[in-house]
Amino acid sequence: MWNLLLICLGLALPATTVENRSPEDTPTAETKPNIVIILADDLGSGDLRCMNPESSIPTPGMDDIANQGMRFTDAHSASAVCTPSRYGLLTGRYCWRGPLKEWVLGGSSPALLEPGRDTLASLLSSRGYRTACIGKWHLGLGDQDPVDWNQPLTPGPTDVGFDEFYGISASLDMPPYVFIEDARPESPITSSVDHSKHRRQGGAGFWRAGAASENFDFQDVMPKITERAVDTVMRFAKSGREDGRPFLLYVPYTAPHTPWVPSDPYSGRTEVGHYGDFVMQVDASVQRIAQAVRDAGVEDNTLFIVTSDNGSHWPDQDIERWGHDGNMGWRGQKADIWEGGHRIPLLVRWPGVVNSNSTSDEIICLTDLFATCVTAGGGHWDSQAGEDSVDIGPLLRQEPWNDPREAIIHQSGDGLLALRCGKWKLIEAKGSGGFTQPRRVKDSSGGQLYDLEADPGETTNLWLDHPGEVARLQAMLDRLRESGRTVPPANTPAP
Ligand SMILES: [Ca+2]
Repeated sequence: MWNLLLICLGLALPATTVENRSPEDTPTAETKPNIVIILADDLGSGDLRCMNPESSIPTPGMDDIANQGMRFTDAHSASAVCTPSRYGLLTGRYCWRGPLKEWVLGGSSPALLEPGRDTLASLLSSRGYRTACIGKWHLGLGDQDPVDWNQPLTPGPTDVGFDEFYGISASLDMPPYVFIEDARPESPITSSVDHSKHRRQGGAGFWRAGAASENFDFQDVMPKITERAVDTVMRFAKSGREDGRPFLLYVPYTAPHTPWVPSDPYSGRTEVGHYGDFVMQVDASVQRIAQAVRDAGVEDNTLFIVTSDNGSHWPDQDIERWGHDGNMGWRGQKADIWEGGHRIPLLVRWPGVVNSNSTSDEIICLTDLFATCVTAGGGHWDSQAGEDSVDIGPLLRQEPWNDPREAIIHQSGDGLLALRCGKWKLIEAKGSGGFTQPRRVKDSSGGQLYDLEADPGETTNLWLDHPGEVARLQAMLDRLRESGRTVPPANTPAP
């Protein structure tokens, strides 16, 4: 149904051009930070040593970022799967408020972002930022369903605020397997690949059969993203020294999502099989970009964020087999409505603003990067936008915190919603809503209610024991769903 709507997409988003800004509006690298957002794919908080000392995977790169900045212990992705989580990060709005109510787009799905909707990138671009997206887009391309790969892929990343895009359409297990430069395939899609033949670790090496460019190499994708990201940091920093413009670099990595295809330098390096090796490669890639920021001489003026789009795809049998818990004891895994689905690592380094080796236990959401980054860049947004986004700048500066939001809302892969309000978590139905069985339980005794303070593992369903809390929280969820926002418009800065 939503595909039909998207076919009707009109022209590309009109991004405010540099020429349209008045000089006094123009932030400079002197006054506004560069912003780097590294979004890993399916990286769990239990994978990082700085979050989970028991992790069996060495993560010195991300540990460094944590030691130099702040780690969040109660951060959540906007959804437990890729596409809606990315939509939330870029728009500050829960994806389920729009046409995509469950699961994710495919590699040839049309663009999901609505023309005219503010994104983190379009608003920073309008404030003079250079902007680039390098990595896995997974928000749809073009206005045809399926995508016509022989036509310019617009609308796409370069129509929603990014000056440059280099990367792949969707997940690394979704064809077509081809790199895209701005709005065109980098090379002709004249080949194809079969289903993965080497199903590693019980099938986890899977990728789908489909079209590909000649010589597409799955193991090459992470290094190519990193190489381009490093080049972009150096180039943007150099240009910024000449004209004073800061930059936004958004790097949505393809790992450690399946297929687990670590490059040779990382293969066999950990005790956690191909998954562990792939996590180690993510860590080394973060380290490489951090080093580029340092080498470019802009480290002191760069807001550097490392996070993940959902929890680890790491079921109980993998925890037992490998002696490693990618979700750190949180129940369930990627796609689930339980904490393992959407509790994510989130590290923020911002020299001179964020204290080193600091921690925040406040409940935040990946949607908050919209308001936080736009505010840091001196921008503002329309009162109708950023519906589910709070500027967490006060938390970063360790100032008094008055959360303007009553609660956050979680979403599972199959579209099940939950409300988190303080210690309480209400889930509207029984089951995981995601990859863990049973996905849904049909009975007449309601949903799930957990006290996360007393029962962080979500072992005891209190739904029938606390009818008053159930009624209060369900009414709150209904209201926040129907009102179209969880954050009052007043939270937005005055234009
Ligand atoms: Ca993901």
